[in-house]
Amino acid sequence: MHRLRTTVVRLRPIAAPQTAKSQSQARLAAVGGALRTFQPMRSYTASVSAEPFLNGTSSNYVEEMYYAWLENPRSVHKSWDIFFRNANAGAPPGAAYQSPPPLGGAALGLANAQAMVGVQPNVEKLVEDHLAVQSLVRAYQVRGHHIAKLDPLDISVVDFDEAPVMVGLKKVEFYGLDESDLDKVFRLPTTTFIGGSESTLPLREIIQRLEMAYCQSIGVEFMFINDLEQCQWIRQKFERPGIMQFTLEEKRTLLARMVRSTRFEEFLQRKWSSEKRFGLEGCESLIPALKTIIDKSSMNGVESIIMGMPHRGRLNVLANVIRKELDQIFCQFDSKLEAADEGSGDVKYHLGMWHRRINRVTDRNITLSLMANPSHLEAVDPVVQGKTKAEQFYCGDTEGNRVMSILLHGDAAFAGQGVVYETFHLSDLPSYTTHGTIHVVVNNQIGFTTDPRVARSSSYPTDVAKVVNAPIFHVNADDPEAVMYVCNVAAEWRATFHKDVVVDLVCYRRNGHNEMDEPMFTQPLMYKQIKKQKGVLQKYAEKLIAEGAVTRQEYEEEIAKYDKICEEAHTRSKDEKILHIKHWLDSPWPVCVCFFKMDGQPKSMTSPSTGLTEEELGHIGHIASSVPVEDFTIHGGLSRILKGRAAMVGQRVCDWALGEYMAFGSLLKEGTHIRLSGQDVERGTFSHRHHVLHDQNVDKRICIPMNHIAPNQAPYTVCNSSLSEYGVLGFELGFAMASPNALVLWEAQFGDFHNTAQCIIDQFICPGQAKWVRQNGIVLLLPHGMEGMGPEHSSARPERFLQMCNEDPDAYPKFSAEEFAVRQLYDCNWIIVNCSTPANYFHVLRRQILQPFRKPLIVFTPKSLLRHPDAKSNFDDMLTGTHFQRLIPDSGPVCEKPDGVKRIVFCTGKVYYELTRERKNRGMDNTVAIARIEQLSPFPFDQVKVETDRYPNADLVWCQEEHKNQGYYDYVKPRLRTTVDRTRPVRYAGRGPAAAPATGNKAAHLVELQRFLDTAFNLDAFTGQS
Ligand SMILES: Cc1ncc(C[n+]2csc(CCOP(=O)(O)OP(=O)(O)O)c2C)c(N)n1
Ligand SMILES: [Mg+2]
Repeated sequence: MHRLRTTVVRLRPIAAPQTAKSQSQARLAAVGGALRTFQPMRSYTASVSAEPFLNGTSSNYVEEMYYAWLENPRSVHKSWDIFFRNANAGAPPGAAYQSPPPLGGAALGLANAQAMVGVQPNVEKLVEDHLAVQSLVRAYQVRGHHIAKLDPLDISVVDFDEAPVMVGLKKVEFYGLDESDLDKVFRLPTTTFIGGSESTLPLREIIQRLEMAYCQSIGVEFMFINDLEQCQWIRQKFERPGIMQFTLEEKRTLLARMVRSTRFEEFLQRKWSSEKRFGLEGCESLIPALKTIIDKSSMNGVESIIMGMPHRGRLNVLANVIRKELDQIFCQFDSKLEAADEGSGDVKYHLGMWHRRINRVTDRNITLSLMANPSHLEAVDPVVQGKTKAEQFYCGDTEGNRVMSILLHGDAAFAGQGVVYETFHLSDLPSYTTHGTIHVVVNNQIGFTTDPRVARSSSYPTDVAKVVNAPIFHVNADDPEAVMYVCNVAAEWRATFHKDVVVDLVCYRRNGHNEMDEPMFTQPLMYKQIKKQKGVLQKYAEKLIAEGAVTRQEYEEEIAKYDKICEEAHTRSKDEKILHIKHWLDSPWPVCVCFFKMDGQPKSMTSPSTGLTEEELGHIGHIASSVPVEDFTIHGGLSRILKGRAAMVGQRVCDWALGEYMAFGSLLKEGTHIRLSGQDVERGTFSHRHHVLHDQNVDKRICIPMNHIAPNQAPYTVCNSSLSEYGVLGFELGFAMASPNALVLWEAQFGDFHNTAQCIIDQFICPGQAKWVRQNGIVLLLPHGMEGMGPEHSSARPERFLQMCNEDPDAYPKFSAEEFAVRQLYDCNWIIVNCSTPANYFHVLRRQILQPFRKPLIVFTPKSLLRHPDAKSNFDDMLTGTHFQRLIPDSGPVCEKPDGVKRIVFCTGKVYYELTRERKNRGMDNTVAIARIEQLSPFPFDQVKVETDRYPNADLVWCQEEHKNQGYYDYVKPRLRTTVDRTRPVRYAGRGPAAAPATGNKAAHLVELQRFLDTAFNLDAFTGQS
């Protein structure tokens, strides 16, 4: 149906043929502008939609005829000329087509036809034959890849559920043609380029040319793409006669690259035969493939390429694509090397790399970075995208002409991992697009020990890419020239259309999963075949020698030359005594940012005040409560919210949203870019933020007041994301990696949703610096709190984050009082806070940028506190000289007679307000002190000690609203005990242990709340307990 609609639409005259580029640019311009209006790409008004003979099959043919007719009415058969002229003249449905006049009689409806073009003789047979040829051409274009010779082992059993492919000289009957037609000459439809400069060909030749284009070493999957221009572009890239011809120079370069790729693995195998390296054997053409993409992209103006890849062939890519010094790679095999940098490091096939060099083919500078990644396959995909986006953003590359990404995948992982799909779905979103990624799949037809037939339900491992209309080029990796050709086309595709594209290198895995693995246990027949398989280098060298492109001697010299390079590097590597993980950094921060001193240390170890002047607070408050553009009508409810904000500014107080505004606004004014991303962040899940205002009268007209703070401010990006956590958090982490001078925040819709991004948290955010010596200041905003909303939406699982802190609970840190806070921060793997006031939230966000290093920050953010009348902060708490408070001591009546205080209740977050209300109700303001631990990790041992010393006669209680096996208790208890040197026990007031985070019953929720409040204020509750 869709095709028919499209065809029908296109049966309207077009003023000028639009190029694909101009179409996609128009779309991007529309989405990138302030209005963010998505222009409809097509309109559907043609009267010919009701033509009785237009159906799904013939519509394609008609479409082609129409285009040809537009260009030259004489290029189509007279009957079509008449039809199109009549259709354009507005003929009613059914009348544009003129059948031959009945014998001896006047045609019905003659009066109607008077204004139309004269009637023609019967053309049915002619149309039928041409339709047949058209169908045949189309069959090759759609399904030629089913019979292309893609598998070097020739054992592939790709399961195509549909009917067998009806192509070839022997199957013309299927189309209503017969053998006698093979030598008839047919006019070629305009949707094929097999004719070259000829517009007609004999059927036999048509078939042979289609076989050459679609059924050799390349299988092209593209006919699902909804854009005619893009389809035409691909057709001409693969159908034009003579496209697969290479110069002598190109062939020799290709051979040299194959030599490097192959001999590198052989060298490693010779020297370290018992080491795991996840070699590339069986897919050696990956190296020339990547190099071709890089050469071509550099030719098209790309200056920086960010790559992500799994284990397979990674060392080879580092050596021969990124050009990491070989001795640096070889010394990684020496287990006795001492690490020079702090951190625990990572295995060699996970480390990243950054390198700027001259591209020999284009003579231009190019920066290549391979991102470090965890074992978790595909997890790095969104991270690469985020970093690419950030680099594009910082250099003003709005179309991705200068910075691009390449992602490599294994066949099993590409099909199996959901994050691949999530990443594809970011690829065309305005705030997440990187303007096209080139995906290269090392499709060795196996995943560890598992066959594709039990590993995926799709025919190809690449089917997931169809979701974004990315063309897929399958290629037999044993045909290096075909590989080079598709890689060139892929790079051109990206440069032309700025859309994703996939190169599927169909290959095999010569060894087991790693070099120690026995593949015959599980794939005996496949491996019998592999053992017989001649190496691709040998095959290609023999081909070139036979062609006379190189001599055997030249080939052998090339091998000897590279072997010598490896040997020399190996000798040098033995001199390496120290392993510098820093040399494997994938994202060094730009020198101009000057964030660190030359030796990589922070410039100072002090955190300046994070407060602002009264004037700044007033100004940002004003922006937050106004609409800074003319003639913009906002919703009445929002007017009230803004008025409320203005009133707060008048009274010098902030609620949560205004506190956040103050932090963002001031950082932007000071030149720090801010990017806030996540589901519904623009308005805020709880309708408190409203950073994007919507004109109530003009569709999609928006205003972002935060971008109106000051003339030279940094830009503010706030973007509702796709409904993904894994993909989007990974993306933001990558964005934050690119520069220390940006506050990048990801907000979960509710805190518990972060667990679908657990891999990014566990594998990147928590241990990133320890594994890969790279700092990252990403902020996670996780709405958290027990509000009686049921087991979901309540807990952001603080216990999990706290459990992963690298701090020793049993050791009181030995830092001087002045440096205590900042040293703790410097040493930690991440910072975890649960702020109880807007002012403290404001300070911790500003501290994130003003502190002299970068650490991830996890913020448990409130829900009910967003509108709680007591959860407001006075401007006084945000003025110059004020700081983030790691602990907020009790400042009430207990301070007057601390000796008389019987209990000190430590808590964090929202429960504080429940505790103070209960204390007041019970008249215990003099006997129970309440201290808020705002920064949970690093634990403020020093400030907790001040509190425990202040109330020497008080027992210590930890109170939390979460269940006992959740929340903070297990984390806080040993630390509190360390603080008091185990002189006083730590008691617990909170919900009992439970499997679910909260009850689904509101009444039960309230009973539980009252019960633990009773415990917290019952001074005898713990009597008799040891
Ligand atoms: C998310 C994840 N699950 C499981 C593994 C364990 N694992 C490592 S390699 C591998 C097979 C990968 O197959 P494929 O993607 O085809 O790559 P190949 O090794 O064949 O190059 C598996 C299952 C992993 N590393 N990551
Ligand atoms: Mg595989």
